[in-house]
Order: sequence, then structure tokens, then C-alpha cells
Amino acid sequence: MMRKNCLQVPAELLNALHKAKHVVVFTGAGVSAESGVSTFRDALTGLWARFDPLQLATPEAFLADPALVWGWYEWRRQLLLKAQPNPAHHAIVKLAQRVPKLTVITQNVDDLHERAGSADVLHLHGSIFNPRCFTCTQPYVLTHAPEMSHEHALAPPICSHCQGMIRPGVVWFGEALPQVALEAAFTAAENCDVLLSVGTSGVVQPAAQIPALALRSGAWVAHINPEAMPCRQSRELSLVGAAGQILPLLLQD
Ligand code: BJW
Ligand code: ZN
Repeated sequence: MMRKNCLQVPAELLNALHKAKHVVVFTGAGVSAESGVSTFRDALTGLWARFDPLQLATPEAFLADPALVWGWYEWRRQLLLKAQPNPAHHAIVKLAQRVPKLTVITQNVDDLHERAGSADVLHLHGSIFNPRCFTCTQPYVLTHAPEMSHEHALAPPICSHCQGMIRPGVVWFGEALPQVALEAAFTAAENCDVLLSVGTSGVVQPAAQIPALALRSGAWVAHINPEAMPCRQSRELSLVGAAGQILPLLLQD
């Protein structure tokens, strides 16, 4: 008989999950890939294969061409509104029901974890749905925007308090991460028993330190990624495959 999925989850990881008091799930763009959301660094399909991050994802880029940057984020926001959570997001919610404590830390600016049912998600790189004033940080409530294409420039709205420009509520290169979320994420990583690092290339700092912090504190760390991830420690594992296929396998008894 053909087995549909040949991946065997290592018994030591399943044992560690069964015994765990606190599990951390640390996610990157790959967890949303099966929802049709582009990652950043995948060679052909990633956003940075088609767009230059220096022209779109820095404060300097926004000031140089606000309409280019705002239009690009509006295009992505509208794609995200149409996307749905996938089996990976749903498996994380089910796992949370089986362990005493589970913390979701995400680098993603989408809301697919929340829409699947995860609560108290720590968003290290902000949210595409929470724009604010570039000048005075006043939050801005988004209203309906025209249908966008990726080459559509669109002038950003103007702040009603200070007439400054409204910017996307995401963390760009060179900007500090939200301090409360980052501290909570580091504390969770240092105090968990198992950390699942799902769909991240692990190259963007300071978020990339999170799996290493968990390992240093004695936790098991499993990387879930279609690319084999380097493992340098005895408690570090690489489960090779798509998040939507692998995460449901971790729910077995
Ligand atoms: C699947 C899958 C499937 C596919 N299932 N998996 C030199 C050295 C070290 C650091 C620096 C340096 N030069 C500059 C820095 C700092 C910089 C940085 O780290 N740069 C590196 C790139 C070199 N970091 C910063 O600037 C940060 N801020 C900072 O350091 O501040 C300092 C400061 C302190 C105090 C005051 C002021 C400043 C900020 C980083 C912000 C990152 N922002 C972005 C854009 C967000 C907005 C937006 O969405 O547009 O965040 S960049 C982008 O990368 C986005 C992501 O969250 C982030 C991480 O990417 P992620 O999630 O890992 O995605 P990918 O595409 O890289 O990987 C996807 C993975 O999924 C792949 O492995 C696939 O194989 C896999 N996959 N299908 C499972 N089905
Ligand atoms: Zn303002």
C-alpha cells in the first residue's frame, strides 16, 4: 500500500511535545505560503525576487516615494484580505488545546494565525492592518481602497491630527521591533520546552536569535521547512516539508 506521507516525526520530538509545559511556535512567511501568500526570499516566488526591499521596506524609501510604498502595501493588504488560514495555522490552534501553554511568535504582518483562532500572537514585525501616522504615530482606521495592482502607486492618507503621512504598521529594515512583543518573545523562548520554527529563513535579526535562545535554555527545537535546515545541537531537528503537511503530523497521540 502506498503511504501518502512518508515523513516520520522523530519519536524524541513527539515525546518532548507530550511532556512539554510550554511550547513556542515561531513562524515566518513560509507558514502562510500554502494560503497563497508570497514569501520574501524564495528564489522564484519570493517578493524580494520581484521587488527591491531597499525601495519598499525602509523608512527612507517611504519618504523618497510614499505613493510607491503605500500602493505596494495596499496591494499586499488586499491580497491578504482574500487569503484564508491553511492547515498549518489550524494545526497550531489544535496543538494549543493539547499543551498547558503555547505561545505563537510571528514575523508575519498578516492576521492568518488570529483568523485560524490563535490568541495573543506576538507580532514582531507589526501588522499590515494597523497603519499609523509617520510623524505622530496616531493610529489610522483603514477604509475601503481601490482595487490595486502591484505597479499601482497610491498616495497615502493624511493624518487628521498633524497632517503627516500615514504609513503601513509594519517594521521596516533599520527600525526597532516593538519592545513589549520582542521582550515577551525572548522570555517565551528562554522558558519553553519545545520550540517549533516554522517557515522562516532565519536571516533577519533580531528575530533570528529566537531558536538559538530556546536551544541555549535546553529546549528542543524543530525547524519545519521544505528546505533542510542546518542543525548544530543534539536537541535540534529539521523536519523537511511544507508546514501544512508537517504540523498536522505533530498532533498524533
Ligand atoms: C516554507 C513553505 C511552506 C516556503 N512551509 N516553509 C547585517 C547583519 C545582521 C543584521 C543586519 C545586517 N544589516 C542590517 C541588519 C539588521 C536587519 C537584518 O536583519 N538584515 C538582514 C536581512 C541582514 N534587521 C533590521 O533592520 C531589523 N531592525 C533592527 O535591527 O533594528 C535595530 C534598531 C534598534 C534600535 C533602534 C533602531 C534600530 C528590522 C527587520 C524588519 C524586517 N522587516 C521585514 C518586512 C516587514 C514588512 C513587510 O511585510 O513588508 O519582515 S523583511 C522580511 O523578512 C519580513 C519578514 O518578517 C522577515 C523574515 O522573513 P521570513 O519570514 O523568514 O521569510 P523568508 O522569505 O526569508 O523565508 C521563508 C521560508 O519559508 C524559507 O526558508 C522557505 O524555504 C520556507 N517555506 N514554503 C514551510 N509551505
Ligand atoms: Zn500625525
